[in-house]
Order: sequence, then C-alpha cells, then structure tokens
Amino acid sequence: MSFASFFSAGSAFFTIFPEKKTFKPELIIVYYYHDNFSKPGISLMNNTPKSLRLQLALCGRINAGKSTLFNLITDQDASITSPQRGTTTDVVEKTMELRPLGPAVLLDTAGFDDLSALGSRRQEKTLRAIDRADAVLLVTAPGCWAETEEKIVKLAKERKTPVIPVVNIRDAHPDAAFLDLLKEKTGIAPAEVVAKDRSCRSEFLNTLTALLAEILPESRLELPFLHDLIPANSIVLLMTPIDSQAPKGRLIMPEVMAIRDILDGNAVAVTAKESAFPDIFSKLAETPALVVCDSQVVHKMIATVPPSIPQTTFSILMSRLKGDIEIFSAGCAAIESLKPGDNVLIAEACTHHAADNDIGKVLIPELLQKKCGGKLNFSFSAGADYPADLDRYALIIHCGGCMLNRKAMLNRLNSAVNAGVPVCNYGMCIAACKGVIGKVLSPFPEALKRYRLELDKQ
Ligand SMILES: Nc1nc2c(ncn2[C@@H]2O[C@H](COP(=O)(O)OP(=O)(O)OP(=O)(O)O)[C@@H](O)[C@H]2O)c(=O)[nH]1
Ligand code: SF4
Ligand SMILES: [Mg+2]
Repeated sequence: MSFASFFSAGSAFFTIFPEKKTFKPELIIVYYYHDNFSKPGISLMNNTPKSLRLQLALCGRINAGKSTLFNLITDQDASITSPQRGTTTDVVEKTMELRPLGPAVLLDTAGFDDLSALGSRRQEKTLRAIDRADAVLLVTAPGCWAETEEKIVKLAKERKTPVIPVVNIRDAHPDAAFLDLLKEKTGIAPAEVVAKDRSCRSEFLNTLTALLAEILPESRLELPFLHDLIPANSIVLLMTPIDSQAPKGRLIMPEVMAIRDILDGNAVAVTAKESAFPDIFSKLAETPALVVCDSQVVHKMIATVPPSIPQTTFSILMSRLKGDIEIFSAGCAAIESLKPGDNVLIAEACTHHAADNDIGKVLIPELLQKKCGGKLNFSFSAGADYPADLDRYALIIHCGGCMLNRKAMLNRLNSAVNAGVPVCNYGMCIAACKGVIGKVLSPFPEALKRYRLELDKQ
C-alpha cells in the first residue's frame, strides 16, 4: 500500500495505531518533540492556558475604583466593591476574551497605599501581579497623583512593563493639566472612564484595546494558531493538496505552522494529500478533534467529514491569527447581498507573480460573479499599497496576510470598519461562495453567531 501521508506525533503517537486496527504504514519515522513548557488546561477545548493569555494588572491607591473598573471590563460582579477602604485584600483573577486582541487575564489588586498591619504582605501580592503583567492599568481619579502612583510607575518601569493611566470618575472633569501630567509620567495618553457606569464599557474597551495594540510587542498580540481548539492527545487531520501551485519540495507556511502548533498542543498531526484524504480519514482509529484543509479543496473535506466533526481551513485559521475572525465573519455575510456593478476590492499584503488560476486575480472574482449573477467592478491592491478611499467599495476581500504582522492587519480591518465597509478574507469568501461557510466556522461559535447576525440584518 502506498502511504501518501505522514504522521507527526509526540507522546500520543500510538493512539492512532490501536492493536485492533489493521492499518499499517510501510515506514514509520518517529521524532520526539519534548515540550517542557508546561501548559495546564491545554486539554480543554477553547481553554487557553493562563500562561498564553494577555495579563493586565489593575493597580492604584485604595478606593481608586480598581475593582469597579475590573467589573466593568469583565462585565461581571467578580470583585467586591465598596466605599470602605481596603475592600480588596488579595489578587482577584478573571479570564476573558478581550476582542480583538484575544484571551486575557485581568488581575484586580489591593490598594498599594495600604498601611494596615497586613499592608506589606498585600503589596507583595500586588508586586507578583505586576511581575506577571504585560501591562499595568494604573487607576486614579482626577487630581490624584502622589507617592503611590509614582511608586507603581517606577516598579513597572523597572520591569519594562508599560503603564496605561486610567482616570476614573471622568464625570468629575479632570483638567487638561492633570491629563498632561499623566502622559508625561507614563508616556501614554490616559484613558478616561466612569467605572461605575456600565454604559461606558464599549467605549472604554475600544480605547483600551487600541492602546494595547499600539504598545504591546507583536509577540504578545499573537494568538495560538489552533492548539487552543483541540484537546491534548487528540488527532488533527490536515488535507494539503500537492498541486502545481504547491512550492517545490516543501509545504506552505500555514501548513507548517499547523503541524508545529498541533505538537505544541501535545496532539497528533496526520497530513494527507487530497487524493489520499478519504482513505486516510476512513482508516483513522479515532475521530479527529479537528480537520483542516486548503480553501481550494474545502468541498472535498465537507463531502468526506461528517458535520459533527469540527472542520475549517488554513486560511480561516490564519485570519484568526492575524486579524479578527469576527470582523471577517460579519463581512462575509455581505457576499449574500452583492449586486452586479458593485465595487469590490481584492487586497493582498504582498506582491507575487500571479499564476494562471491565481486565487485573488481569477478564482475569487469568478466565484463572486457567479454568486451575484453578474459582472462586478474589481480593484486590486498589493503589498503596502492599501487604498485610503475604502468607502467606495461594497466589499473588501483580503488575503490571509501571512506577510503582515497582526497589528498591521488589525489597522487595515479598523480602517474598513471605520469606513463602514464589510471586509472578508479569501478562505471565508471561497467557503461562502461554495455554500459551506457554516461548516468551516463550526470551531468558532462566536464568529458563526456574528455571521448569522449580519445575515439576519439583510
Ligand atoms: N461616583 C463614582 N464612584 C465610583 C466610580 N468608580 C468607583 N466608585 C466608587 O468608589 C468606591 C470604591 O470603589 P472600588 O472599586 O471598591 O475601589 P478599589 O480601588 O477597588 O478599592 P480597594 O479595593 O478598597 O482598594 C465604591 O463605592 C465605588 O462605587 C465612579 O466612576 N464614579
Ligand atoms: S496570503 Fe497574502 S501576504 Fe501571504 S502570500 Fe498570499 S498574498 Fe502574500
Ligand atoms: Mg478593590
């Protein structure tokens, strides 16, 4: 039997070869990948371990409103608040999805000016929170800047941790000189809020995430490629067409990234060519936790894999890693309302020599015109040449952006959102045109919900 696929596996290697099965490879190459970076919780679906989450510590003097702000950000009453001084006595943690940056942990801390008998022990706990934090949110109120705030800035600076000043109780109207002082002390323009007023949440989160995207190093903005979607010791089946567009002698970057990330999740990657895929799928001893394919063969994956198994495409995984999967999903719904004559921008983040059946220049225009039943006006942009006049387009279809960093892609998405133009990506566009978008968004329930919501609005 020809063995047209290869397996990469860590400790879970033997789960795909139970004794009762007769499927025997002709050659086994085992390479042992030792992951000594412990990731508690990795085995739970959609449960990003804390070590991989963005960590934000809320610090400040007693009664500054740290816990009230913590509850506003998390949209829960997770931390006790009261006018009594020293209400919070230990670090309170809460995990959340901080869109569009990804999974985060919020850390509420005790007032740093606590002079009670236990004050120094509480300060020690706050210090440990600052040690862990990617950024400190220094909560203060109009006119409140003294030794405590200076101390927190100094501690954060010693750790090279950025400090975002947050002026709470904005309704007390902080004067411009105070806001300037905070910017001078921290290097960052303060965010203002009335933490007690939950209607401020959305505006505050937009300001906060934009600031974080600006100041955090790229490495902290990156999400896992896929290993947060799969349990440890599970099997992930990958379908990678080896056709005329495949690079000679190697795999394309998203395929390599997927295999590496599956190993990081202590799971098993089984990679099959398109022609061998149905055969390999039927011979797997265990149901795969996830199936991923190239967008261009998505219909073959859907035809083989039952809908109960989560399945998606490399391109959709890339859109999540590099951009905001929910913005792309919402934009994807606009494909259903495209009319002949509409302006559509196809944006690619690099310049490359287009093949005869190039996905951006040929395949996607053909699919979209077939779907809307007439000619569309296409514009094309490549590399850094991303147009400023986005509002003249009915839809933007962006490539996977593998050459962009996440910040750059988020900026492109923000400018589309600000211009009121839906933006979708290649993988989702192909899936939508082939009528399988619901299936390939199945591993991302929030994105699927967003897609359906936008469809309902039409
Ligand atoms: N008017 C007004 N009151 C606020 C605001 N934010 C917080 N407060 C009130 O200020 C008091 C202290 O708020 P907390 O959130 O408990 O303050 P804290 O910084 O966590 O205090 P400690 O845990 O004791 O250090 C509470 O009575 C809150 O209701 C605000 O934006 N406006
Ligand atoms: S996905 Fe975009 S950036 Fe990556 S190779 Fe294709 S066109 Fe270039
Ligand atoms: Mg508190």
